[in-house]
Formats: sequence, structure tokens, C-alpha cells
Amino acid sequence: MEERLESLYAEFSREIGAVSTGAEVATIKAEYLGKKGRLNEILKSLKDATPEERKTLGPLSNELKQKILSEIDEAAVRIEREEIDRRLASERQDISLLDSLRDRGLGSAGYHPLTAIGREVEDIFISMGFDILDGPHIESDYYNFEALNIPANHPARDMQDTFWFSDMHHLLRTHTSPIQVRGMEKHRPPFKFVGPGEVFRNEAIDASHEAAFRQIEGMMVGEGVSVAHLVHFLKTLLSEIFHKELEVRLRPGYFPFVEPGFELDYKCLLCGGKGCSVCKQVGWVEALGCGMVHPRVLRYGNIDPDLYSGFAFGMGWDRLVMMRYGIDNIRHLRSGDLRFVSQFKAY
Ligand code: FA5
Repeated sequence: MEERLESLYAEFSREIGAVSTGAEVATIKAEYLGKKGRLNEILKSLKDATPEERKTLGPLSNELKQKILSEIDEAAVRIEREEIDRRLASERQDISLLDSLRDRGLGSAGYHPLTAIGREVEDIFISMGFDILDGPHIESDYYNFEALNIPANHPARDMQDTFWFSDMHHLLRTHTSPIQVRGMEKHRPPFKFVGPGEVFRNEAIDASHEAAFRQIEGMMVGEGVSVAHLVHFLKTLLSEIFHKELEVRLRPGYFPFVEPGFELDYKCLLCGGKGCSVCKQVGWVEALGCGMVHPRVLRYGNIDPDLYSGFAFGMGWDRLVMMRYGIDNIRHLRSGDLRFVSQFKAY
């Protein structure tokens, strides 16, 4: 039997030395070490060996099994490395292609208008000393609602049609306001940050409503922060984005996480206020919700409302882009239609 083991190993060594694909390695593994494999076949005859013989044959066959296993692993690693080397040698990235296409007036690229304006907005806030924060698209009930003073069964949950996961505790965030809660967990006052991102609502889609759209959240907390600060930062943002004074109006708005709360509208730039499908014939477009952070929300963030106050806003980013470029339907933005996006070439 010892000889059979030796000749099995000799054959195995020859075969494993010649493999060149992962599939061949798998075949050899099954052939030698599988349940009905050749090693097991030999081991079956152990039962006929004398107890003395078993004492040496048992450890010998185990050792052989380990040796075969480790050589199989080595072969698999070698083949993988050879495969990578082959691909590195044969695949080439032609990085001059983009330039040559551009020289011929083809394939020139630019930022999508949502990206372009998003960067402008971030830069404007960074220049005013704001940090940029992020948050996950999939949120828990706590961050999207509860810590924003919208407990279970609060009617305000119906203000935003929510995509819930089947556990009914997780959801696709309906607004960027959960970033407020996450920001308060991370920062101690005074602080100011903005949090841009995609949000999701189970909404009927029309010229100014999408089911997946973007918002930018803003929050500033410190001693003596007031509505005057809020108005100052929003006015600065809008005049820098539009390079002119925009006609805006502030009206009372209800959001459970701010008190007092406001909505800011801008005079529709698409129709000049005369009325169109984007402004729903009223001449004004709802740009953002804002207000002074509710004391209960500050407490959820471990901030003492007797010492600190803050403002927050959540701005519709898509509508900002529409006003800036005169886009008359929000659906163009995510249509993927090249005739639309190629109008925003950077070069
Ligand atoms: C909110 O989402 C609040 N979280 C905003 C807020 C933040 C208020 C902080 C107070 C303090 P609202 O649902 O109104 O509010 O949405 C804010 C903005 O998002 C709207 O003014 C609008 O510009 C934009 N928006 C809302 N729904 C849609 C939609 N379906 N498609 C495109 N833009 C939308």
C-alpha cells in the first residue's frame, strides 16, 4: 500500500505540474481527493492491513493528503497570477483616445447639470465656512422621522409618501433632514454644515415632481443664531447661483422639526411669473423649506436649547437647476437623453 501511495503522488505531481486553467485544478482535486477519489480508494484497503501496518499507513496517508491539498492551492494561486499577467499584457487602456475624439469634435464630455450646480453650491457654502456632510440613502425610522420630532403615528409622516422596507423600520430617506441628526451627533456647537444628496418619495411625477430627486440640507447651530442668519445665507447662495438678485418670497410653512417654519419660493424664471406647467400657473416655484430648529430636535442631538439655537433648511436641488438653465420639465434631468445632456458640455 505504501507503494501505491507513492505512485499516486508521483502521478499527481506530474498532472498538477501541467495544469493551466482553474477548471483543470478543480478536476484534479476531485480526481484525487473527492469522495470517490483515488486516495479514498486506496484508504479503503486500510481495513485489510494489520494493526502494525495501520500505525504507519494512517499518518502517511494523512500527510499525503495535506501535501496534495497544499500543492493544489499553490497551483490555483499560480494560475490566477498567470491569468492576471496575461490580461495585463494583452489589455491596454488608450488614454489618448479621449483627446483625439475631442480634437475631432466627438465625444466631448461635461458635467451633468445636477453635478455642475451641486459643485457650485458646495463651493459657495465652503467659502462661507460650512462643512459638507453625507448620510446614507437607506435610513432608519429614527433618523428620518423620530429624531426630527415626527413620532410614530404623527400625521406629518403622511406629508411625504415613503418607500418602506418590509421590516417597516427602514426606508429610503424622504428628505436630507436625517443629515441634521447625524451632524448633531458628530459636532458640538458652534457648527454649520450642508448635506447634499438623493431623496426618494412615492410621488406622482409631473413637470416639477420626481420620485427620486435631490435636496441640500443646511444647518447652523450656535449662540444667538437667528432667522436673520438664515435669510443672509440663503440670499447669498441664490444671488451667487443666479448671478443676480432673485425675486423670492418667504411664507409660513409647517415642518415638525422647525419652529417657526417657512417655505421660500422664487419667482418662476421660466415664465417670468406669468404661469406655466413648472410653477403650476401660480408664477412661483417652491424652492425650499426652512426654519429655526425645534428645541426637541436639538435635545435629540444632545444640544441644550437654552444655550443654543439654530436654523435649518432643505432645498430642492433639481428645481434650482431647472431655474438656472431654464429647463421646463424635471423629467429631462434623469432621462439619459444625450440630446439633453450634451447641451451642458464643459468644453
Ligand atoms: C422637506 O423635505 C424638509 N425636509 C425641508 C426642511 C429642511 C424644512 C429643514 C425645514 C428645515 P419639502 O417636502 O417641502 O420639505 O421639500 C423641500 C424642497 O424639495 C421643496 O421645496 C422642493 O423644492 C423640493 N421637492 C419636494 N418634493 C419634490 C419632488 N417630488 N421633486 C422635486 N423636488 C421636490
